[in-house]
Amino acid sequence: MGAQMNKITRRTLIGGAAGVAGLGGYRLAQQQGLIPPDSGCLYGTGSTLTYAAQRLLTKNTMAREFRRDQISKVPFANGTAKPSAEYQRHQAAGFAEWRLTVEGMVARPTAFSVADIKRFASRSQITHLACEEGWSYIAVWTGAPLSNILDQVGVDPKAKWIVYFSIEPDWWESIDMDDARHPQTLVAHTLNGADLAVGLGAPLRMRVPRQLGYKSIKFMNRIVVADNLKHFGKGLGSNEPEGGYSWYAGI
Ligand SMILES: Nc1nc2c(c(=O)[nH]1)N[C@H]1C(S)=C(S)[C@@H](COP(=O)(O)O)O[C@H]1N2
Ligand SMILES: [Mo]
Repeated sequence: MGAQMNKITRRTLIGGAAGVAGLGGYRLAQQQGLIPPDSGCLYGTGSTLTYAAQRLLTKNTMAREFRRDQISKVPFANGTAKPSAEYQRHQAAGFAEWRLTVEGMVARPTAFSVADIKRFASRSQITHLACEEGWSYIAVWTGAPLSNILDQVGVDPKAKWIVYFSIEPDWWESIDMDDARHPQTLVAHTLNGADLAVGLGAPLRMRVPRQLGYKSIKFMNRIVVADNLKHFGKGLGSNEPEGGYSWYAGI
């Protein structure tokens, strides 16, 4: 999608958000089943209106994709915490023993190896990763569309959320089914044509280009399909709302 189209989408969105707010948006959002898990937090009402407006107006829009000459020279790797001993063992073994388990409300719970994920038909896209702290980069991401993985394990039609975890403690996130099924949401294994570097989330990471960087969980090893987020962490959909950031980080 070109820049022009993006602008139009954004303008429609702002108008739409104002409209939703003006119409007693919270009630409308409730009627549509569009209440985010952190709606009870400090910024919960604003977060609900943003989420509901985006879902009603931009459900199927695509994150902007860039040209090859716009790719950043150096992808910025955030979070340089020293990897755990367990992670270092995986790294030393070339991630041959790494498993991404997909469980919860699925017909066929599965533990995928990195090779299994690479066997799915892949999608490549040049997108922008933006951190809430202000920096960003553009890179080519390649991976298996999450949607295809979900089809393979067979998702219960009553499921509403995808919750995903890192081997790093305290890093987990969740997205709704619209984002999970969106064609640009990938289980990424490759960046700029090479296996994901350790600092960038090796061997597998979630890539959600329609939302801020914190939704793109690195070192991902578990996905749970659920109909309720209450039982995960403090029930707010991720750790971010505890620190004052919104669960929904649409851009
Ligand atoms: N496991 C894990 N995932 C993570 C993080 C992290 O520290 N650990 N940081 C998040 C944040 S806040 C951002 S902005 C992006 C940064 O991605 P990058 O390292 O590719 O720049 O990863 C997200 N995923
Ligand atoms: Mo971030």
